[in-house]
Amino acid sequence: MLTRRRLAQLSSMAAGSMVLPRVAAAQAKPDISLEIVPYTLEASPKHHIRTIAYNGQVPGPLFRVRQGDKQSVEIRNLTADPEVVHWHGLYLPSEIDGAMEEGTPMIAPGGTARYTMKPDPAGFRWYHTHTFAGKNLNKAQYSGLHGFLLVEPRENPARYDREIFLALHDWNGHFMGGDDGYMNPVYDVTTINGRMLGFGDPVRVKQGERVMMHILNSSPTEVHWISLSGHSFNVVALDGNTVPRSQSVSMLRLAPAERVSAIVEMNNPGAWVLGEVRKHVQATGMGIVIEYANTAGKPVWNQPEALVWDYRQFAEEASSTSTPGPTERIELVFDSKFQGHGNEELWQINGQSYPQTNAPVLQSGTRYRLMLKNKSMDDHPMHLHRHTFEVRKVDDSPELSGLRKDVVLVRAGSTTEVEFLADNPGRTLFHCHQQDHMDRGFMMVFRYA
Ligand SMILES: [Cu+2]
Repeated sequence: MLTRRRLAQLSSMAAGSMVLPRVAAAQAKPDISLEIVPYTLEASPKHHIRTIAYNGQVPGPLFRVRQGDKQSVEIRNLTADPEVVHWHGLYLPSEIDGAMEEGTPMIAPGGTARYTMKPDPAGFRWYHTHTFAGKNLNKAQYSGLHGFLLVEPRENPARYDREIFLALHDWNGHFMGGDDGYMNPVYDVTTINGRMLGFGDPVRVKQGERVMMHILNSSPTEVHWISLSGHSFNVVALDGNTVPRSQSVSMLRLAPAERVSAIVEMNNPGAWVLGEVRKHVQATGMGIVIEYANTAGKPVWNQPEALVWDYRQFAEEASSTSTPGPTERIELVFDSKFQGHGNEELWQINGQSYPQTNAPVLQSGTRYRLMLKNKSMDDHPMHLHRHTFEVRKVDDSPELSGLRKDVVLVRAGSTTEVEFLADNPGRTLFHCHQQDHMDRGFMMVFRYA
C-alpha cells in the first residue's frame, strides 16, 4: 500500500521528468483482464487437480459486458506454453477471434496481448483456450481454461429474479481403447463450477423465485445430460440465442461448447440435486445441490429412466412459402480413417484432414447451406467461428427455421443442415469441438473472396 507521504515523495521525484503520467497511463485498468496461470483445483478434499486457469479460478471470471460497447482486453500468459483466448459466439475480426488457424497471434510464454473488441451479438457467450493437446490430457480444453461471458442486450425484458451460471467439466482424462480398437479419453473426475457433488456451496434459492440458469458444457470431449430433480427447465435460449419456441423439458443435453439458458420456477421446497442423468457420470462428481431457504436434509435425486432431447422442439417448422432467398450449398462429409489398433483415428472432412483441407471461398452477402453428412460412428459437435447459423434440418426432419446456434451436434450416420449468411469477412474456422478430434485433423478454414 502506498501511503500519502510515500506518494508525495514519488511525485516530487518524478517532477520535471514526466515519467509518472506515462506510467500511470500504461497501467490503466483494462475492462477485461485475464492472467493464464498454473492452478491447483480442489474438486473435493481428496481430488486436487493440477491444471491451468484464468485468474486462478475455475471457471474463470464471469464478464458482463454491454452489446457493442468497446472493451479493452489484456491477457497475460504466465505459463510455459503459448496460449490464445477464443471468444466463442462473437462476431470478431479474425486477428482477435482467438484461433491461430484464422491468424490470431499466439501469446508467448511470459507475453501479453492487448486489444479492444466490441462484443456482439448479445447473449450467453464464453471464452476458452484454443490450443493443441494431442496426447497430453492436461492441456488445452482438458485444462481449466474456460469462463462465462454475458453480452447484455441494449434492452432486456428480464422475466426472472436472478441468474446463475454453471459450467460442466471433465478432468483427469486418460486414453482407453474401446471395443472398436479406437482410443478415446475417459475421465476420473467430473465437476460443476469446479466442484464435485457435495463439495461446493449449494445454490441457495427461495420459494417462488424464477431463476435463470445459464449452463455451459466446457467439457473437452463429452456430451452431458442434466436434470434437476423436482423441477423442470423452461428453455428460452440455446447457445445464447433466444429460441423461437421456448419449451418446458425435464432434462437438457449439452454437447461440448453448447449452452442452454433455462428458467426454473422454484416451486418445490427442499434440497435437490442438479446433476448428470447418467449414474456413472454423476458418481464421478457432476452435480450441485439446489437448496431452498429454511430447509434441511439430504439432497434428493430422482433417477430419470431415459435420455430425452430434440433440437426440433425449439424451432419453427418452416412454411413452404418462407424462402430466405437463393442459397449456395456446400456438402461436407465427415469420416475417419483407422490408424491401427491403439491409435486415435484421423478425422476427415470430404476425405481431407487439416491442414491438408480445401478452403471453401465465401462471397460476402451470400447465404450458405452446409450439408453436414456424418458417415462416422461418433456424434460430432460442429462449431463455426465468427458467425451464427440457423439449424434447418436435423436427420430427416421437415425444414426448420429460427433456431440459431454456433454449435450443432451431428449424430452418427445422420445429416444435419445449417444455414448462415456470410457477412463477416476474414478467415473463419469450422471444426469439431471435441478436442481429440480437432487435434486429429477435424477442422477446415473458410475464406472470403
Ligand atoms: Cu468430433
